[in-house]
Amino acid sequence: MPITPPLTCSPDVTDALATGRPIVALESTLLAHGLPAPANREAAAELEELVRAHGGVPATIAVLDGVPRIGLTAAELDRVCSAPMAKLSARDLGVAVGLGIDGATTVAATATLAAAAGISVFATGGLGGVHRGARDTWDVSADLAALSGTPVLVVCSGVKSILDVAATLEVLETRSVPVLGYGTDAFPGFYRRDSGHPVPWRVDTPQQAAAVWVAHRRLAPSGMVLAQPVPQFAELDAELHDRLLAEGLALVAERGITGKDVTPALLEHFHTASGGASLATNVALVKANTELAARVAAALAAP
Ligand code: PSU
Ligand code: MN
Repeated sequence: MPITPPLTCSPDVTDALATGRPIVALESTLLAHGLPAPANREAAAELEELVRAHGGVPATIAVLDGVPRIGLTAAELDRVCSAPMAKLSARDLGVAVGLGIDGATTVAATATLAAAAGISVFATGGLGGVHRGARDTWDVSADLAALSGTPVLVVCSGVKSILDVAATLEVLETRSVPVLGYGTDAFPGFYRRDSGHPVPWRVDTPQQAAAVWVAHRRLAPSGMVLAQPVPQFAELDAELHDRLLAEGLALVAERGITGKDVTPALLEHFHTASGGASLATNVALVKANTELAARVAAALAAP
């Protein structure tokens, strides 16, 4: 039986759902735990503006006072970007609702709420995946499980290079989640355009992505990944990337950081140790993904 979580859509989103206008879901963990202030608040506004510029309605998703909210006001975006709040994966949604607390939603939790609200297109930076060393730690992001059972198209820049990319691609295959490269044959590696792994399928236009998504939804209950490389101008230098990654992984091990704190700690190390270079990369790729998601949503809504 499908579950229907209690949720509240903003007036804009309610109207767009009723009239069939294109909607793009945006996540809040990226804002609360992935980007530092004040860049997170600027990015939040820019992402929403990009969706609107393409004729769509943005739906940033978070849990506030225990209520899953689909589409946030400016004051609510301020809160997500400044007040410390929990990082909620899909399993944490009921806990946050039951306890009446605030929380930022990961890809897994955002996809769950977006699908429940009837939104099928979602943009983010990088999908969570299988962590390096997962053979010992069992640290595999719930994003992968959520995608296998949630009919949402996630536009991202592949998975973060902090992960075991090959293992992540294997799990996506096992879980029957199709992976499409957008204008590329190489699976993107978040900060880098090419993770060193090929992508199983390639599309070159929003219309092709939309056609594949429509067909996939008729055939399977799973989500789909549309992976777009970071724009060339914003790609992080390869040597800098490799150095930051090695340092970050050593730091996380040294400090005994585990579980859901690993990804935010690594991203923060990149941002501080690169003097903001990785931050510019991260913002540029999320913006590009949001724009592409808006174009795919528009293609889906076209008669
Ligand atoms: N993309 C970004 N920054 C982020 C994330 C994605 O550019 O911070 C977040 C997403 O919310 C994703 C999470 O679900 O990282 C993965 O966390 P974990 O590895 O703990 O599952
Ligand atoms: Mn994890």
